[in-house]
Amino acid sequence: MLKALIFDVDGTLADTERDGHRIAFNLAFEAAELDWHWGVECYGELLAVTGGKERMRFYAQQYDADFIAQENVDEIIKQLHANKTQYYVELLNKGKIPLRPGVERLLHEAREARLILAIATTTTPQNVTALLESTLGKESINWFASIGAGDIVPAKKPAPDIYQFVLKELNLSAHECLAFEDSENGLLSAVAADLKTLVTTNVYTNNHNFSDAVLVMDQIGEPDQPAKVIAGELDNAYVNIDALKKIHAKLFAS
Ligand code: XBP
Ligand code: MG
Repeated sequence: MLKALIFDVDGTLADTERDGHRIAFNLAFEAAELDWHWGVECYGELLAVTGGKERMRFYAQQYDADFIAQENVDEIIKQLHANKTQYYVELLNKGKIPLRPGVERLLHEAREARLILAIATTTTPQNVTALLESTLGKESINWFASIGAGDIVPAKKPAPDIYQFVLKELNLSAHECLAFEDSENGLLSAVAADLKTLVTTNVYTNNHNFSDAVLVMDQIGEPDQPAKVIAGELDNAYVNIDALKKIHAKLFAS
């Protein structure tokens, strides 16, 4: 039986990368008087590295040998990332980033249907809280039975650890859940945790390999804004609980 829905955050709940995280990284670089600037295209390539601290280290390794050579480079990256998080949370609190189409409706429908909700993300916990509070209200953090985020697991996506962490917290087997992702690294992570996964693509991920996804769409969609199915089958114009139950039942019918 389908018992829980587990959501990725960045790119899945909201399009946070280009106009959120990227801007916040650049503000932190400017404040630290670094001559780094991540443009829209360059950031798309850097997204192959999950985790903000890991992404900055990767960039510095390629382009700033002096930065990397600093004795306390780990501490510097940590501080830079803490500042980036502050800028990002400020952007969210200004209401700059909305949820993707259909996300709010689907979360409400899932609650009404008594499905368990959870989050499995690479991003920092404060970012999850800020996104939920700024879009769904203060109480919405309590809608989620488990929130796996950031450094709570040592190995970030595409490793399965964050999904395994959440499944353990929920005390559910992967087959009782469906996951929602937007990227290849996210899909790899969920699938490695044995989760059947639906993908909603975005500008940064629409050319990724999603062959292991159950269903690939451009969005969750709304009654007046149908989802475009890219691969797989959806019996409805948009994703709702009935459609999810059908997909799940079909996957595990034997
Ligand atoms: C996306 C990520 C994160 C964000 C930045 O996570 O890889 O690193 O880009 O957030 P997901 P941080 O798609 O799993 O939600 O700077 O806090 O890492
Ligand atoms: Mg994502």
